[in-house]
Amino acid sequence: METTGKTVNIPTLDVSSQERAEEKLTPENVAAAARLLRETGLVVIESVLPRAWIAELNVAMQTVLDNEGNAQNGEHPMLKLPFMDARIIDNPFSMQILQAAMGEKIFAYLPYGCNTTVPGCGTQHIHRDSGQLFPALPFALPVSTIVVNIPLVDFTVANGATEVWPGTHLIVDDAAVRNTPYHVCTEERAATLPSFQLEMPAGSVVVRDMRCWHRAMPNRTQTIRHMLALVYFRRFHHLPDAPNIFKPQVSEEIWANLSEETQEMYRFQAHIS
Ligand SMILES: O=C(O)CCC(=O)C(=O)O
Repeated sequence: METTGKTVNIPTLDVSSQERAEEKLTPENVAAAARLLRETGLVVIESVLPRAWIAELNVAMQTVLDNEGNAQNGEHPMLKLPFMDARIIDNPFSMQILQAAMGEKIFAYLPYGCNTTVPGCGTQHIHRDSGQLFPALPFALPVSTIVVNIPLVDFTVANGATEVWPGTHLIVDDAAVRNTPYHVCTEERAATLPSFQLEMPAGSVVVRDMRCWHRAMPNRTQTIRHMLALVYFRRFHHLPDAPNIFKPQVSEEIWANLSEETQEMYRFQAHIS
């Protein structure tokens, strides 16, 4: 079998058959997963979802992408089954880890995304999906944005398994790097740090701190490689739909006389319009 020749281990959580059957991690394993995520920036649980079902999902995903330009009667195809299955959007294993890392107040949006590499594609630039929460501080704060990835085929070096630089979520960029789109990291800098390609079976679950450097790699097979990507945020503040917070109604007379800037500032406040 082809290997990368690197010796960096993929941070993988060992999950017992009882935990798998009950879809519940032991408290020790939740802590171990949270620790791997905190210290390396990611944790993988292999083969969480049934292979046959994932294979069906892979076909459904390709159908969605093949029909992307076509009218869908206003309905997004990924807001339907099988994509809205709770095993994906509320995966019990990833949820336990997300909550251990970011607390109970988390939110996400739909539809979620899909990362695809097609045969013959090139190497993606090395990047982060999120910067540091307070980018000017000289240290990294705990995680507040996490992506859950679910590969729909076996991920191998040959089909372009994602390359990840463990530990890089803790790197604080200087201002010059911070101001580039996606905090692009140079090849030279990345080459000084260990990385691995995320080889794993279809239906595994990856919980990754979005600050980790990573990139899609060339797909040298004849088969398209899909990976679902669900983004979760820690909630820090009241949301616009928080009960009662933004409810008191400002009259039209008062609202209309506020400057554009003031209206923008109070845009979630109920007002008569
Ligand atoms: O497709 C991949 O392997 C990774 C892509 C990705 O995570 C990204 O573009 O942010």
